[in-house]
Amino acid sequence: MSLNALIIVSALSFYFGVIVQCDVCFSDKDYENAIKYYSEALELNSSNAIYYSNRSLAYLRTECYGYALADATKALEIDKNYIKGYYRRATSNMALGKFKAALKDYETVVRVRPNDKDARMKYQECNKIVKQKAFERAIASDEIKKSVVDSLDIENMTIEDDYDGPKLEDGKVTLTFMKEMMDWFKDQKKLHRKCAYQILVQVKDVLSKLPSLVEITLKEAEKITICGDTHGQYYDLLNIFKLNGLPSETNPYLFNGDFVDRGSFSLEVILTLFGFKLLYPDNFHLLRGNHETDNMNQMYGFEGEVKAKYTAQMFQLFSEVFQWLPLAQCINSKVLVMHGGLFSEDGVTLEDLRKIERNRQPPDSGPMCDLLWSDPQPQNGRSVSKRGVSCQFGPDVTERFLDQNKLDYIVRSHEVKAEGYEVTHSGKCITVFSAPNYCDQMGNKGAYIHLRGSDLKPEFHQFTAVVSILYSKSLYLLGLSSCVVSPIWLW
Ligand SMILES: [Mn+2]
Repeated sequence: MSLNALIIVSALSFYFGVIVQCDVCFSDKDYENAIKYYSEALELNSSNAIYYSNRSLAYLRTECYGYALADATKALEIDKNYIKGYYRRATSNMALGKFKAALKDYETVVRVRPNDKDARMKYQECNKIVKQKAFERAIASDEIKKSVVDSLDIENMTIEDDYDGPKLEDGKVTLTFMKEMMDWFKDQKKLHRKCAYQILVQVKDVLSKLPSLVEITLKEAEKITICGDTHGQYYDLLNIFKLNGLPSETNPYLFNGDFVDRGSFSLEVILTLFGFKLLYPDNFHLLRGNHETDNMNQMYGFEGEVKAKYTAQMFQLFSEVFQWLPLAQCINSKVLVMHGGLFSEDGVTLEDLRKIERNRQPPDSGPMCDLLWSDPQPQNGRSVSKRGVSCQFGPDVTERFLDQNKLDYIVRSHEVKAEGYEVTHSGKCITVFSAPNYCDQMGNKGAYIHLRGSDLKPEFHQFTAVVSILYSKSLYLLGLSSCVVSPIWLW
């Protein structure tokens, strides 16, 4: 065989090897490797629309919607008649909340494939959302939005005689009430709506009095536990309390956002956390995550869960309460905690964070958006976000931010990690995630961090998932599990 032929044969076998590996990854749900192999295939042939489209699907599966959108767009640049490309671009835009753009692509798919039932369904679903949003905008501009609280008459809500669940004591959350409520939820029973409303109205009042940047001081001997995303995994939340003790004045906690969505028990998680906030307002802390927002709750399950278990009106009140969750917390002027991460521009100060008017849905850019959405990256500088919102920031960005604000390090959450936590940027950027076996399928550990006033050194504690799949089965079948509601669709 000539040398040229040899080169061609080996190149071809590598090439086909890559593609076979890609397909294996898809069938094994190993999307990270599928991305790697399609990237290799694209290095060899960068004009193949199918590879871009397939990598786009893998990005959708790993929730890198920004990258998914870029790949679908690229596939269409290469071949504007490639229908799957339109479908992928629509799915990406849908996940990013860009419904009008999604609708346009679904229209194209439906026009070319009028008999595709699935595409028609997606088109109708998207069309409904676009119309609903237009309607909401029309009413919003007509009147200043009133609070749900003003239309409630909680005093006169009656608790039926056959309800034998927990009740607030003289309208107050007590430790006894909390213990009873946690047991009640454990048995998958519903808290009376009057009690749920009482908690919500009171916690709105407490949260609205807090600054956007909460500053606390730990004394030498004091310790705080920082937890990351919990995402409606109620049984895992109970497990944290079992392992690490119930919250109390001497056992303070900070939960770093993303309490709801995805898991089937978001209501149980959030009512438990709000209850403890009312019981220990100075020793139990909550920060807002990107999932404590209307767009996310609509797509990832919480809105549906509240409507199924209670009412649309109660969801409205949740939405109002979420808007008052603080955005960041500083411990002993040295450790800054936020859900997402640092900023799209240098020069942001703690004073800027104090000044954020947070009582709103987060904007598409700026410090409030970044606090909820950004992610760290290993390389210096900043790059476009894989999620399509905010940015990714490198170790040099972290270094400059910490220097300017005289801080030691940041703690953030927002990304699932195999070990439950990850230390990056030379120890200056720590990720903590507390939803083990995320979505009943990731196989990851959960973790929480202990910080002591004496040295502020992070001490990591890992834990594994309790068996929640049995509990979530019934809801799963009802379509309430957001792993089902998730906007990632297979075509
Ligand atoms: Mn998040």
